[in-house]
Amino acid sequence: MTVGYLALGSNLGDRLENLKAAVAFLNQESRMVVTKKSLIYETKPYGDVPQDNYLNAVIQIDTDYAPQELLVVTQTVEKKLKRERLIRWGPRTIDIDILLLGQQIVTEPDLVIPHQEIAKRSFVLIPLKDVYVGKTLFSQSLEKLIDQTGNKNEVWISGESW
Ligand code: PH2
Ligand code: MG
Ligand code: MG
Repeated sequence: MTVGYLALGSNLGDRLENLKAAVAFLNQESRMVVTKKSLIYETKPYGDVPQDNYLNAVIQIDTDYAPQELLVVTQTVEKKLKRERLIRWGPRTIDIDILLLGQQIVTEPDLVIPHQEIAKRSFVLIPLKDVYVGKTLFSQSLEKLIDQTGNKNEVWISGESW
């Protein structure tokens, strides 16, 4: 079994229900189990597309899926939650991004692990810190990476629970 980390985000429809439904669908997969969930965070939209705030979270999984198999699983769950790819980086009912999968390094046209944008995004790093305890990422502490993003004030605990 490999320990992996997935980022979840939603800013369309019932955001909390979308996050919960994503975890439920992921847990139904035979070769994967969700072992930890971060707190749920409200976050300002990152990037150039004007859109509503997101709820973001990170989960830890145990799985023996290969990277491409895991990508198919996450995309299938996105489809089940009626995600439509209308605008790149635009609003979505659910986004599931593979952040880390053990020590594996993947550089394929449709899949890059570790996720390329992790270090820039406090909406990923701050929830990741809840579940990725005591480890460094890219040889740095998560605290330091979070400070370096310059956007940590755009992420706060939503107070909702799962
Ligand atoms: N996802 C994006 C673009 N911008 N901003 C926030 N706050 N949270 C996201 O999950 C997010 C985003 C594209 O994947
Ligand atoms: Mg994303
Ligand atoms: Mg995505």
